[in-house]
Amino acid sequence: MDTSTSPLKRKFALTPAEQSTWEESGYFVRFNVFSKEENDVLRHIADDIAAGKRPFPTRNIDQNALVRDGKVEASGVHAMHKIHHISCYCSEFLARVRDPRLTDPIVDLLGPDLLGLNNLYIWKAPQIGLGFPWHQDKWYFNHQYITEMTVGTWTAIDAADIDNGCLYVIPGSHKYGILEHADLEGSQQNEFKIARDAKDEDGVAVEVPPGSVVWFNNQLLHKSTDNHSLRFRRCNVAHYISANAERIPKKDGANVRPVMWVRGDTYSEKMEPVYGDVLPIPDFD
Ligand SMILES: O=C(O)CCC(=O)C(=O)O
Repeated sequence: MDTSTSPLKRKFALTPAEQSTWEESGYFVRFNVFSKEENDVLRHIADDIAAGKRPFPTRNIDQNALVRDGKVEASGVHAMHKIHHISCYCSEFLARVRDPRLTDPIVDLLGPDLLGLNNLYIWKAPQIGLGFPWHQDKWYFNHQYITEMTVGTWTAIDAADIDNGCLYVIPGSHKYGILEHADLEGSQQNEFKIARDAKDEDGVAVEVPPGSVVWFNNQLLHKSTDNHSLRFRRCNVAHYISANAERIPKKDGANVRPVMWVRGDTYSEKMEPVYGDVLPIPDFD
């Protein structure tokens, strides 16, 4: 894969219009970035993980909270909510995280030397798939890294709309710092915190066709709603950080979240996962 950072070779670099949308609103969207066939590859792998056909650390798999708590019955992918750090275990997901169609614009935002943070895949099953409360991803990352900005990419595997639980964002909210995040009530209490003072009426639905990508400043307030439709609403999320960001060691000395070399000349953090049927699973949280 070409991970060159030369501007001439960056075919998918940020356009001036996207740059100003980014500064003003904190996100921008491109349609038709990935084909159905390309996304099907990820979808099949994630479904195999859900079905237990591919080894994957169980601590990185979150069931739908309603299923987990015995409030609704579902099995297989219908019982799933999300898996974390998938690019650490699946070469196809790592290739996607490193794909220049995702990373070229990020070089314009974070510089040429990029590392990957979390890569998560979300299912959001028909009728029972749960939304995410208002939050800023940077609230989470600020506990782990000292850096001005991190960037998230959200790729639609299926069409995402109001009925099946698309993303909502508060345009411009990336400019106003990190809000306090409080405990959540209800089934997802242990999974998420909720940003205090984010108002539903300020939210804008980001409805997109499959294959679209949303790039967002990790300070942008965003949420998603429950899936009320009969359709899945799946997505693949990858977050990026500059290789120059400083890591905050954990107080108990445990591993901080894994970072993954993505592109550029900073190889000190380069970390190649080991693939195969028998996975030596690294001890990440
Ligand atoms: O895809 C969703 O429903 C929400 C994803 C999200 O908020 C996140 O990954 O931070």
